[in-house]
Amino acid sequence: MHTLFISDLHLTPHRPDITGCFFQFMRNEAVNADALYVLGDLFDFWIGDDDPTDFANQIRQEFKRLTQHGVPCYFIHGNRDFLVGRRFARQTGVTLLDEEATIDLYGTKAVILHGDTLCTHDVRYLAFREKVHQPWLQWLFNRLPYWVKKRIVAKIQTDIRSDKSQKAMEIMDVTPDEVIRVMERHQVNLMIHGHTHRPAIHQLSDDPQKTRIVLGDWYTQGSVLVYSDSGYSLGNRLFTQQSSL
Ligand code: LP5
Ligand code: MN
Repeated sequence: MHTLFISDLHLTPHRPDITGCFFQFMRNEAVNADALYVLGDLFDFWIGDDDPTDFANQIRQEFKRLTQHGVPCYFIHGNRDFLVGRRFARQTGVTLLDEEATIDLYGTKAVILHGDTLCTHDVRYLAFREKVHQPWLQWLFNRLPYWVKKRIVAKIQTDIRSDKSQKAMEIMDVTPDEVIRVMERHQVNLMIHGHTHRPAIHQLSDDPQKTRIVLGDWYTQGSVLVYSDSGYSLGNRLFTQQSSL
């Protein structure tokens, strides 16, 4: 009896090693789980469910295979794939969750989220986030041809990259008070998130009863949280072979 959590894979056609590791994980490990939770940034970029590439189809296929096998899959948007939508969910069998969700893990209530909203000192990012989360803007963007969207995103990316490179590292970590606020709002002692790429298990200093588990990214190895009825472990899956698509 165990449930798996992953985030920040940043899947891209440019990194077949990560994709290969992900496929192995899905076929050998996720297939035996009670459920799989993907806490955002599965993709390096997802600019719409109309993505026609083989790469996107292979990822869709992988989730479809898993859900058809009977493993429920849940997805929370990250800051890079917030445009994963209802069509993707329909095609894969994946359930899209709200940006903060509470779940029952073998008797323990937990709040799960991507983690970007916990970084409240990153004011410029949060302003950007608010803009691109406006429903009318997304509605419009989703109606553009795929190639036009690609061009727009490439331009936005260049602007953002130079802005991010000037930020202090502390700004891009979670704000401890915000962590407490979110946990109290949901009445939980356990929080699981990703985004910061700083994998760790934190016992909160204000209240040692409270635990915050941070998933790592998949740039050099695959960070996976295994949560079972008898405990949990945050570990890494090694990249052993190139993607066998
Ligand atoms: O992901 P990571 O760790 O690299 O950085 C994040 C924050 N960056 C982002 C941007 C994403 O990388 C790119 C997302 C593109 C997705 C497609 C967009 C499609 C448009 C859809 C329109 C409906 O999320 C980074 C954080 C960091 O995490 C740590 O928390 O700091 O934030 C930034 O760097 C953002 C800048 O600070 C904001 C600069 C604004 C520049 C103006 C761009 C124009 C806006 C146009 C809006 C339509
Ligand atoms: Mn992120």
